[in-house]
Amino acid sequence: LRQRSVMVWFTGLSGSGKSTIAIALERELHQRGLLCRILDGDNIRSGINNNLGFSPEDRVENIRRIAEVSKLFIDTGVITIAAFISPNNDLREMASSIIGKENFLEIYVNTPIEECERRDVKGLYAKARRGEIKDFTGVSAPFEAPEHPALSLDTSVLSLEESVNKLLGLILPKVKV
Ligand code: GGZ
Repeated sequence: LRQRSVMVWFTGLSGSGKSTIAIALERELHQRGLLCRILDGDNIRSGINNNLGFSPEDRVENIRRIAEVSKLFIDTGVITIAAFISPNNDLREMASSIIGKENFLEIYVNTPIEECERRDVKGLYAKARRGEIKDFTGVSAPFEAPEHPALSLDTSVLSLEESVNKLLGLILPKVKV
């Protein structure tokens, strides 16, 4: 394989832009002939983790399994991109120690909650405000900002292209052999 692998771990609120950036990043990596895999709610919470909800205990198990699966990809040389809220420092530290700190790039999509809530693509913030979803991150469950992310991306300020270019600047030097 003509590449080294790295873990690109996005963290941020629902609606912050994690998946959108992940998909755009994947396209750029593929165009450069680099093998990568996105893990997100669409392929993890609907499959391997379809027995998990959003209690603190279930979030731990969600992130633990995601980290273990990521490790398998990383060990195969695949650049692995995870887009999960992963709202606590403890959760992200667990992921980083399972995967290996040397491979772990923590990317904080720090779009302000006001903007995430304004977008409310799936109407989840409105439901959470009405009390129809319990333990909703940012409304009725906590989000702890990472203390030393490799990169912060505020999608209310940066264009998608700008975010992806910053990521490529960080990732390409690490994966080129
Ligand atoms: C947070 C929730 C919740 C609750 C459903 N809290 O915008 P989305 O819809 O697609 O992204 C959110 C996704 C979060 O799942 P994660 O696996 O990333 O969370 S964690 O890392 O904390 O385990 C949202 C939807 O699931 N969703 N209920 N209560 N987000």
